[in-house]
Amino acid sequence: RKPYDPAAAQERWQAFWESDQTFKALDDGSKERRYVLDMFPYPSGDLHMGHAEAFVMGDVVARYWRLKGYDVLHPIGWDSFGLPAENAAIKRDAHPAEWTYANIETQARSFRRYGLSFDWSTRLHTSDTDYYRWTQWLFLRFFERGLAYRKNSFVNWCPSCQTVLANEQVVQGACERCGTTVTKRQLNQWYFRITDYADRLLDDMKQLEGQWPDRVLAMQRNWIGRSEGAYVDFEIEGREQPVTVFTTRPDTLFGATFFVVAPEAELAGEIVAEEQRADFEAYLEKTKQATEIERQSTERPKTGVFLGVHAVNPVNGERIPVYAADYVLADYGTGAVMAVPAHDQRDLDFAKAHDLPVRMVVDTGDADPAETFVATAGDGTYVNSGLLDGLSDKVSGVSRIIDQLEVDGRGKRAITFRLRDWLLSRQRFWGVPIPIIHCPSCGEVPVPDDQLPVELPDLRGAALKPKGTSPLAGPEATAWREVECPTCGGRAERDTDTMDTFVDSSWYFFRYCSPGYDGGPFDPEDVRRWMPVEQYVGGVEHAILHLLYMRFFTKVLHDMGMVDFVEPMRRLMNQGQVINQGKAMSKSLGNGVDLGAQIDQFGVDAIRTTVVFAGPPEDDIDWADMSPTATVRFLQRALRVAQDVTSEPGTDPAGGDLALRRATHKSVADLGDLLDSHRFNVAVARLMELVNATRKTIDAGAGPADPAVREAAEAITVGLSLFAPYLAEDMWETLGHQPSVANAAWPTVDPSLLVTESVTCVVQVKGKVRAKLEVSPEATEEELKELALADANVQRSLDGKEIRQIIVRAPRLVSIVPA
Ligand code: ANZ
Ligand code: ZN
Repeated sequence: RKPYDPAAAQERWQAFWESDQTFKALDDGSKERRYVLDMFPYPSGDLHMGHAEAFVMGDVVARYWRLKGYDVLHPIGWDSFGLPAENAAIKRDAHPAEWTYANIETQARSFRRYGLSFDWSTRLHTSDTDYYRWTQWLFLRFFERGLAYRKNSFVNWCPSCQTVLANEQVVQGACERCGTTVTKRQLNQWYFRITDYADRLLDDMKQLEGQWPDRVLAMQRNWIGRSEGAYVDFEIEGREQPVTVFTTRPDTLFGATFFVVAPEAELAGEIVAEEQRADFEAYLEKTKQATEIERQSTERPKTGVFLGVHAVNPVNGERIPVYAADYVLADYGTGAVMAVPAHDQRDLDFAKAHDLPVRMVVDTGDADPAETFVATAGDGTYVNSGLLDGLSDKVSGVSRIIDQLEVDGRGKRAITFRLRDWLLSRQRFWGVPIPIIHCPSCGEVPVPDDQLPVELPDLRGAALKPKGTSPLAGPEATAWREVECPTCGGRAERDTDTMDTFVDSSWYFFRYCSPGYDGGPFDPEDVRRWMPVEQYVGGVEHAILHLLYMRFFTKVLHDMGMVDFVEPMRRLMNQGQVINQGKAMSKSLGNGVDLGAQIDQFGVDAIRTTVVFAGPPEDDIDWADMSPTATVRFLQRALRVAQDVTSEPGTDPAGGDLALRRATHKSVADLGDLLDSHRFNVAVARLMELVNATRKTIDAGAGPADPAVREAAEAITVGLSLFAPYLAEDMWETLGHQPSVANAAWPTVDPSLLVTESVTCVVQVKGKVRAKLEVSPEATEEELKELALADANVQRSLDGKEIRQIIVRAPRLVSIVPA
């Protein structure tokens, strides 16, 4: 019997799968279709341990569903635009495409080696012109619908990447890519109007409940941040138009003792009194240095300047001073707030720092905030509040005051969202050019569809160096940039920004259904057959960015009539990370583990199985605690079982060793449940048990010719093919079958073999029957004793007394005599 040779098996079966096209989706209607999707990789270097974990989970699902008889689409591609390629190109004086496509080839080889059951015929790269042509096409459809627009505003700017960032890409005030503190710049930028979809992005989450991890849904809900409240109009002395504030507590209107506007809101500059202007301008400059996180921090002292004007409270005519303060943000609500220090801690902190009055209008029973400087927020009795006095709950207070404001025409019910529009333009080269031409007489003119794609010019090396403006705006790109206006034929210029790469990844899963299609981004018929995706797999780091954007895109495509669903991913699984010695792997810690070296040492099957066996898919794996060597031993044991089988393929298992048959059928039934509920690690454990049980039967019981041994060995092989696909092919062949095991059917369970016999064991305390336990006929005295003492009824009747004697007649009687 040959020992397992991973390297030989890998080479042989990889070639076989490729020539056999084992994993190509049939798409012929002969089977029910299922789409399993992994978040596609970014081509930075070779695959690493993180990929090993992420991709094996999706592969287990894909292989399982194939065995269950589905026609599985399991595609792969690359998210291949982006900054790292550009930075590498600058360093090497090369074109970003060289680095990008070389890395893609490396990763593709490694994916093949890693035994992933991809349908390679659907492969795509977002940086290919026949892909980004359609990204541009989609942009233009968004533009036509008013969902892509340009506006001038303060935007997040990363001084190191020299480009703007979406709000979603600013993490704790820093650039999510390089960690540099993000500052603000005023620029004219392209946006997607994702806020138009805020309500639907929230509401449609109902379809995802129980199917997506709760924490992802919670993060999205929080990011969208729906708030219910009211708009209230305040007159500002010396100004025609009233100023509107957004408040979630209009019921505290009588407690508003001052008014605050965001320093960078246009309003502030408009209303500031001349004698205060210098102070204000100086404060505005300081504001621009602060990050949004800092500004919202409750810890930070509340700074601000008086603007020299007063607002008038619409319900009592009171004059209240107007301040500019950076704790109010320009782009949330209306950028202005009515400050109610008694019931809002930020306002109270500000009031304390600037010696402003604090007036309690809701008596919650807590001490007066004017004395404690602790704002109160709960329900209570309204005081000093005119029409609200005497009411004692928030719901009535809020609705009563809004009704009145609506009658007076000074306010109305309102809902706001924390979500902002998606800033999509980037001042970098290696991305999709925005297909707009700026004409001095016609304005923003879309590039006609039949002129797509707008291809990137051939820039390389120094021409790509970040200068704060896009390389496409530089002198090297003049010939590319200067074009005729498609409308009037006059001299015009192309837009010089490129799109955020999250645009590329917002629709790639549709393209997989229609590889190579050139009538549109995808053929709606293909998408109707395959989508929604049944299982999506990827890291939780995409909980907001990618997963929100792609939901938005899908809804727009739905509204365009191109797809007939609104949620593209039915189920989502977040895999954990691979760490080492309790820490994320990093160069500086020197704790990196190289996937290629691990595979060389232990073989693909052992690495895949070790990763899966480590724990539930969503948990992190500490590689220091793993033992691929133990996995190798298990795989050897499994192979030996298959090698020992002497009965012929197709032998009827009926009449084989009953205990082993029961174990096999129970294992297969359990495996199904475990795989359906993504407890892959337990599934591996079940297979280990079955290997051991089979070994026992071969050695000590019925021997290798028993048909139950073949039945067990085949079940083991099919089950193992999810985790250790190369070994499973070897075993399948050893068992006398034609490859591939991927085309074997999932074993059917005989329900009559699942009925486990049990006997009733009577438990007596002082001669009285206190419990009846269903136990295995083979239960030992010790087991019975333990079960009996653990029984709640038995414990109650013992009432803590010591035990003098326990008599056990296995398996039918346990008699307990207390002291
Ligand atoms: C008066 C008030 C009284 C408020 C009170 C709260 C409590 P959420 O829940 O996050 O939507 N606000 C409104 N616009 C703001 C802005 N641009 N920057 C900073 N704060 C702003 O918060 C809504 C509340 O946050 C609003 O309700 C407003 O303060 C403040 F006892 O108005 B409130
Ligand atoms: Zn023109």
